[in-house]
Amino acid sequence: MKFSNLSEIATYIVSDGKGILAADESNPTCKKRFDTISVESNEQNRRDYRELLFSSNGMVGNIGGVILFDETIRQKTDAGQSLVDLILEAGALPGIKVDKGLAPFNGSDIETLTQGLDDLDERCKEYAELGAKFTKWRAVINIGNGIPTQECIDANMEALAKYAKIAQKNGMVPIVEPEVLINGNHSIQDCYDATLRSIKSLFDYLNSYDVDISGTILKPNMVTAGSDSEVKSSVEEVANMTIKCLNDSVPDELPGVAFLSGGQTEIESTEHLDKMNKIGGFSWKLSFSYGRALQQSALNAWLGKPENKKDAQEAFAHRAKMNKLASLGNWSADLEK
Ligand code: 5MM
Repeated sequence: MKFSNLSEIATYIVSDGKGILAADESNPTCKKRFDTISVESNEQNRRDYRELLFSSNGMVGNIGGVILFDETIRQKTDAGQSLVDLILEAGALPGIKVDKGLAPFNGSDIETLTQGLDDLDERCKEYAELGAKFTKWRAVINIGNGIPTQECIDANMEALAKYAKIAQKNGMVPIVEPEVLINGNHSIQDCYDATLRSIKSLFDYLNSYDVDISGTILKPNMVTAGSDSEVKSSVEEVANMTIKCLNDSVPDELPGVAFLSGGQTEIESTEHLDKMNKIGGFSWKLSFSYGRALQQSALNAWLGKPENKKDAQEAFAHRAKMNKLASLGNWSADLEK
């Protein structure tokens, strides 16, 4: 695959209903996921699991990009092929998570600022040489009593803009991920307000750092009530409020919005995405960049056993296909049977 500019790369990743597989779990997060299936999180098991996903036939035509962790971009299959080449062979582009995780913001117990800018330019150079075509940086915004503060939002969004500029300078598309966490008992309106403030601030900073928006992908949360809220939102409500929030904050020249799943179930993530695409009324592709919502069934089918590989690959292929259909607004519940 040959691309002559960043906009072509970004456009390819979300073309024809394709979305992104977020397989960039840091080792501590991977351990959390593997603990749920009683599998040891060591380098070999992490490689086996990711090789299983990337060699599933569910990749082809459904997945336009895979976000990798530093360890994974350097790994090879049992047969000696690099995982980067395996991903390319499936018609997807390899990408890399470049943030270095969270640190307390201004001494807060809850608010955080994402780290990793110091040596980012050198790391990006190496990742580009290793074949990465895009990068990802995740900022985390919490909703609670008196938070998010505007100071925390702005500090995180400015860091995202600085990161995006460096990624583009090194020839890679930045995925900018301002995740408003689902944790808490807040209302859907609280989530709407925090998400709108975050994305507005983000695009203000992207513009002031002169980031090429046509060569950028936004990875936001959907607008939902908190996971502990007693009031459950309907699918229509989530879809309508998310579209309104994006229409009020995202410029038309952005090629794609690829949602995170953020703790929603596999089916919820698919159904919400499908509903938004059925409603329409926006200029960007609305697609997915799911971690848990693409992997949960596959992980449960695998259980760390080689004899379960085929079932796990089929489980992943099914979710990848369902989410492609949702990105085109062509999903329906009976396809899940
Ligand atoms: C796959 O998990 C990603 C990395 O998380 P850590 O740095 O905490 O290990 C994460 O950024 C992920 O890409 C997004 O949150 C989307 O994943 P979900 O599971 O929310 O769809």
